[in-house]
Amino acid sequence: MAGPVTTERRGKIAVIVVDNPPVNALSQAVRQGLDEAVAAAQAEDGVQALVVAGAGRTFIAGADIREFGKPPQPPALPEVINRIEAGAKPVIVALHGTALGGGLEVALGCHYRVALPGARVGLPEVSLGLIPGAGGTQRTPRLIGAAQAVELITSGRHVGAEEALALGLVDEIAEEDDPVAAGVAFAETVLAEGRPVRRSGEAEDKIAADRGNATLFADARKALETKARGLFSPFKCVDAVEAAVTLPFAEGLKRERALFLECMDSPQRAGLIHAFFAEREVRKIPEAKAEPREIAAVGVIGGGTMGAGIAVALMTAGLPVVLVERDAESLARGRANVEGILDGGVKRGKMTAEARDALLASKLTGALDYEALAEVDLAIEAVFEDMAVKKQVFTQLDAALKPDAILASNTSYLDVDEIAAVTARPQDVIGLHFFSPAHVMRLLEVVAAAKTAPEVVAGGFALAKRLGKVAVRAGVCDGFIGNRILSVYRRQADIMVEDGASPYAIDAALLDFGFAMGPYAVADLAGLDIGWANRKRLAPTRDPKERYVEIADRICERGWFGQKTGRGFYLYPEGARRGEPDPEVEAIIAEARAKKGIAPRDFTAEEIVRRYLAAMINEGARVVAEGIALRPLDVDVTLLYGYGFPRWRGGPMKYADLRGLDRVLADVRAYQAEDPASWQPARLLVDLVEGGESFDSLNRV
Ligand code: 3H9
Repeated sequence: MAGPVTTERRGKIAVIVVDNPPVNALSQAVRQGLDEAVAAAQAEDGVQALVVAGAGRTFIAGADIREFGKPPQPPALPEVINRIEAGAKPVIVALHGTALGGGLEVALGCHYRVALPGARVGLPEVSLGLIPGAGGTQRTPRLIGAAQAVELITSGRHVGAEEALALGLVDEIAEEDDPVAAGVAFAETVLAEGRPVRRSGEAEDKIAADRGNATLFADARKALETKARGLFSPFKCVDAVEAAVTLPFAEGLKRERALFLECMDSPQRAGLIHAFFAEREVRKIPEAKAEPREIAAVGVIGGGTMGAGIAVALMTAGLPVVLVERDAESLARGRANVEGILDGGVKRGKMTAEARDALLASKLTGALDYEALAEVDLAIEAVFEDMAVKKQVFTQLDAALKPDAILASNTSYLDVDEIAAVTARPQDVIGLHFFSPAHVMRLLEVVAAAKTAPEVVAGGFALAKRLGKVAVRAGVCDGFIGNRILSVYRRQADIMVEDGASPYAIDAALLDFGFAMGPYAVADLAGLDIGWANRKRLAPTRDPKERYVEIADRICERGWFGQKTGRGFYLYPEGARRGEPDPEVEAIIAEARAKKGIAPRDFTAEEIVRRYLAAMINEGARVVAEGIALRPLDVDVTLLYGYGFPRWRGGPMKYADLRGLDRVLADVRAYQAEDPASWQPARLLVDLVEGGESFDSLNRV
């Protein structure tokens, strides 16, 4: 059987093609095949130049990430690339699709680079917790200068062909639309003009100019302290590029290797690579083979903050939207909300005023009547979170929508089965839970109710893809995956406050752990009235034995709903976005403790994080065991994209695996001993610990 690398002679040129679908990753077989093919062509009489290209949709997208964490198999990529570079006959590489990470490093080891017009290149290792480890940190600054190299490598961004040419990463943009043809044409020019072998590792002028530039690296590290807070590998990227400037090439390569291996060993690498695969695996759902219902026009019911955000997300993805409100005044407000969001985009330079006007004119229609929805393929209800109101809306949608249209609710807690039951077509009803602000947040929980048809679930996933969002499949329960888990760990935070921790100390501890914001700052941003309404809804069914913390209710009773009212848990003087601690809130807390006879105690930052995380993980295990989430990785993706969980920790379930499930269970049991009403170890957690298994073992089923 032919290996993944083949060679074909075209006269004086040997064409070496890498064919390892789907993305030509540099697996062991590819490294070996490439190494042998290049050596053979260099040695073959009659061959005067070599062309390297990728088959299929892309050049090489990098090292094979699936091999990471396993024992390394020779040949090592850096050595393969060094041997390509050392060759005596010119090697021309032709780039199409994406040349990323190790893929771009292979290209940098070749002597000439030609790119197809749509090609993108980059060194995205940093987003996997790594540095480029096959010469990328040494060859890139030699071609484009250290400052540009630091920017490219620490951001991990992809660069289009034009920019790559301007930077000096590629030599030419091809006119051909086939990589082999482009490579051969370039090679013929090289031979005809007698161009010499030109090795990136020997290029001197760019880094010579950077030597003695004392501030470049110090400035880069300083900028990263805010941009890359808590991260490990961006700083190692800077160290490696600095080595390119200060050390001879061979020594620089050794330094790069050592730094790469340090990153490889870091838990951040494990967390980030888990996140990379999790966000791809999460698309694998039981309904994946169903033909998604087509969605070409959408109705949105309700023009409040949520409805308007959803409308903007749809419109900017090219979908026409009919916005339905109950009266002219509400409709005008809804339209103003949509315009307000788009205006924000214009102010931030994300779109021009003309583009905004064109979008509003071509994609938004307002209506007061459900009849206007007769032609839509999907209607998304985003009205007040109240079951009676939702049922009324769905009865009307059922009457107005064409057969096979999808009826979706944006509810964040309510029972989608109960909503579906008021229609004559429960198979068409689904939950599409967007997160606020809906035009920004990337998570979409696709809630499959008991009778939802597979094509409707698949339709929800296809819609998410179109909107550039990450869809997670959730089952029906109060709060689905995310809000159900949230309500449990938020409750533990409130209990810690009542027992003696300040909300400010809790926020600080979680910020330090890596969350984008602490839970009290988030609550202030979202509006405290939302949680208040939800608590009132649940009050009649609340277990009287359950410990209920009233502090947030006391704050809401004063009309302090967070940022929008200028105060909540924090004070926001004169519209400040970042809050200040509020002594009056501290007094409310002290009063609440006194009322229950609680003597406040100290909490360390470590204890705060452990309790908060233990609550999150324990409930996550329940959500998986009940089938609300398909796998632990679905919980991870939900928390990463909807709740600001630090990506480099991989998500709560991955974090639990890395910490050790036995230790998490020991924490839960210790808290249970103190407060048995609030803590009960999840059966799944106990079973996994007893079986010596990890959450990850359930991701691979
Ligand atoms: C590196 O290179 C280290 C070196 O510096 C040093 C070494 C010594 N490996 O994303 P998609 C799979 S680090 C293995 O859905 P798209 C992916 O899981 C690497 N598998 O497609 C999926 O599998 P499945 C630096 C990989 O068109 C399938 O391919 N490189 C890899 O939306 C399709 O992927 C990167 O970080 C891989 N490297 O996007 C690039 N890449 O079908 C990472 C993908 O089973 N990759 N798969 O679900 C990407 O950014 C995107 O995949 C890409 C295509 C833009 C290429």
